[in-house]
Amino acid sequence: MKKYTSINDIDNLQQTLQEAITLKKSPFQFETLGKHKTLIMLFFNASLRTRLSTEKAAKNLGMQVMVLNVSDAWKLEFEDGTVMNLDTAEHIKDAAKVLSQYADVIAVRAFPSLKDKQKDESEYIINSLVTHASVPIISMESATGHPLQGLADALTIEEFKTKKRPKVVLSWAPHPKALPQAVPNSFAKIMQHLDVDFCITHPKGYELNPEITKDVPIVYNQEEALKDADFVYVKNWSSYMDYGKVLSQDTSWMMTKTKLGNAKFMHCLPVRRNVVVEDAVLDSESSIVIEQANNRTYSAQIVLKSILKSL
Ligand code: SN0
Repeated sequence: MKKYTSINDIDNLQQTLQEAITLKKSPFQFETLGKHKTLIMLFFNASLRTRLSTEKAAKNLGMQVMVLNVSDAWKLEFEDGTVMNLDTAEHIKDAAKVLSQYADVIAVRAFPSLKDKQKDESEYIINSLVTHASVPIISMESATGHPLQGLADALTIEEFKTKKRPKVVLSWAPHPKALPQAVPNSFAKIMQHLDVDFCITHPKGYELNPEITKDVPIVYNQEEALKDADFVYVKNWSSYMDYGKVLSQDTSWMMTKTKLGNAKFMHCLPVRRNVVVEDAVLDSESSIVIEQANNRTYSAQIVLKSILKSL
């Protein structure tokens, strides 16, 4: 693997998932593969799971890890040809080349603005790094995707499924803030590569990018969508069509124990308790969010392993 910025960078998902399951059983199996190799993690935004699970994954492979919160560095310029006489002090072209002197792999987290759709969709932050760095780039959530999360989600479903073709529902939930579409995008993408009966439910106006959801059924009635579900993935996202807007705060979309029925509950975390999902779900045996978070380590490790092998 030469980079991991999208679910599309996975060649063979089934094989990758089986390798991740094996790796989980013996996480130090490749502990010398990353010897004398350095991962630099760049954060433009907050992180808990991503930062720690990616660092743990790298260390399991024997890598060294350096973290830079971009807010502590020089303010970066991304436009080409700008006269940099205002507040940006360093161009991404120079920063990316310098980082490549210190790192063998660079991972980056850069959320969307949720204001300028075209700019967000251009993925200018992660793509500038792909263009100007001379080492592989990993997305730790960019404007339009969170592929490490998607891989961990697929791994969790693979581990917990009790039938060959489980029913998986992605259900929108209310939230006080406007959140990115990155997590649902990557989840919707990866579900289309798994043998699952997948549908999405959300209020009208919350349709995700149709180029991503393709032929996935959209069911506007949540109760109908949840019928006979085996896995319910709950997530808020802001509107894609009315870009970045919060169109609904309808509390009736919150996930409850009654609505969940016998399904397993999934969420990428962090989660707003009793807004997105009630305590009774998160604190029950039906919730697999902690196992999902644990799988973040193995999804990162399988990606890093594959990238290290290509160096
Ligand atoms: C991010 C998101 O993309 O939805 C990261 C999820 C892994 N989530 C948030 O920003 C939640 C922030 C909040 O205030 O609840």
